[in-house]
Amino acid sequence: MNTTTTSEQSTTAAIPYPPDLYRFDTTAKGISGGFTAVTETDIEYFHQYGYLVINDAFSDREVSDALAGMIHLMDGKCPDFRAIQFEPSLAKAKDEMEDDERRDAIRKIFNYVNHEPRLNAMATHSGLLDVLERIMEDTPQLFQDMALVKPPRYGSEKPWHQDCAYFNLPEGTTVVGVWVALDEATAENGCMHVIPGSHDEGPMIHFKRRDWQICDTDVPVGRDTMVPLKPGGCLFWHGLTHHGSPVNRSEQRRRALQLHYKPASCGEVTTQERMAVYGSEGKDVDC
Ligand SMILES: O=C(O)CCC(=O)C(=O)O
Repeated sequence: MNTTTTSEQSTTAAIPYPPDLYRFDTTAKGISGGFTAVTETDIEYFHQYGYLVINDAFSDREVSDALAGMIHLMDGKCPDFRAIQFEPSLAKAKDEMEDDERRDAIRKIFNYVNHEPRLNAMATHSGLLDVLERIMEDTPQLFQDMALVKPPRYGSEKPWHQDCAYFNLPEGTTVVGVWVALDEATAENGCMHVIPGSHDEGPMIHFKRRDWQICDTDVPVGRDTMVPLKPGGCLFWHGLTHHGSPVNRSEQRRRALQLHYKPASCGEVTTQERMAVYGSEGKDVDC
């Protein structure tokens, strides 16, 4: 599991971004009926547009169990678990905070599946794995698990990016991200946004700006499609699909899981090989 780079994976300061970088006028349409309702047309939709939404993938019980598991880890009840990152502006005060306030200062937890069976149950859900296998035509292998929880008022932006820019995986690998809403994700609290079809337009050069990201001016924001989800709703997206999420300045929590899968048979490349594709060094480009 050493395919990740240090990026998202690193700290993001709450830096302002252009007001028109995210658009809110187009909403993704999802399918209903759970994982078993996914048809071959839906799988083709994923391949054509680079994403697929299931409105009701997980049950209320699965969601409440996952939330309980997440809170267990956030509250430090699993002694071996330390993979917690705080919102940059709140990190200093975290030791003086009470339970709820401290949870709402967390930006992200990661590498949790081996520490929390209730979260592992989401990542290994047979319905989820079945859809992934149909998309990949190979056995899906989880290689990254995180939860960007984007707390009320302080939740940072995750700038537009392609996940493949973070992973040392061969070009052409069908990497699939899975985003599971545990709270309702809305336009106001920083739901995901995708650019339909962008996975077919090739790798983009990434720059270290507010994060490891596509240059703001290189994102075709006219095609921005937002993906609001009810708890238990799930978004699948291709590793080359441009996606990002704006800040959460609302009073609402936006807790969610992000799981990344690769086909079991795929190999690895070096960081140097990845950066030759996604990095700007030695290329006549600026941002
Ligand atoms: O949860 C978010 O706001 C962004 C997640 C994301 O971009 C990712 O998992 O690659």
